[in-house]
Amino acid sequence: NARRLRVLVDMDGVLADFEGGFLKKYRVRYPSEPYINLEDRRGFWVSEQYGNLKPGLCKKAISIWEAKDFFLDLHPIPGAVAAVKEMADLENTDVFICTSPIKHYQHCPYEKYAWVEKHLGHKFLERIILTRDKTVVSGDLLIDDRPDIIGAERNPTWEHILFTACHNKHILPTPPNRRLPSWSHDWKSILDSKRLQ
Ligand code: UMP
Repeated sequence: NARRLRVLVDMDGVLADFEGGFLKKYRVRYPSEPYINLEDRRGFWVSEQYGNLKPGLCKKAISIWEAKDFFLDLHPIPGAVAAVKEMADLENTDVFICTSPIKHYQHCPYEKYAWVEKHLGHKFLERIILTRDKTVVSGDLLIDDRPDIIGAERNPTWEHILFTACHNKHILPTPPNRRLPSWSHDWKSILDSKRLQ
């Protein structure tokens, strides 16, 4: 009888460590090129900041995540796997993994499924939503590290909870107003605050 809560959880930067995985592989592949420490990352687009650092580095950055095994090899964000499993086991709670694949589709969509199966288990394959437009997906909450989530729907149903990442920790609390600083913070209270509404 209680209304079910639907939580959409982003993948890159929230479940899978895109930034750490990128920097590690970039430095191995381009050892003589400059790089940006994670503390110095600003802005959602890695490629843009690398392009501003030096001409040619935008393409080199993109070559890293377009390569085979990039998405599959990403390490989980600390606490993410346990938190999402626990969240999915809560009463009256539906969890979906809502993630935007890159348009270079040779590896990324497959590897996102393989990553979920590897780290969260086969039954979570039922829970994957691949979309380039998260505004058309309905839910109560969207936990995502991207500050600007826009698309075809002007009034998405979800409240965006900004998951803190190296690239967004300095931005001011314009909408979204609520943050989840890490998976060791109290994500259950955020869900409960939504259940009461
Ligand atoms: N991505 C880029 N360029 C960047 C950084 C990330 O294309 O500079 C990709 C990685 C993910 C997607 O596939 O964008 C972000 O997806 P979400 O985290 O918004 O789901």
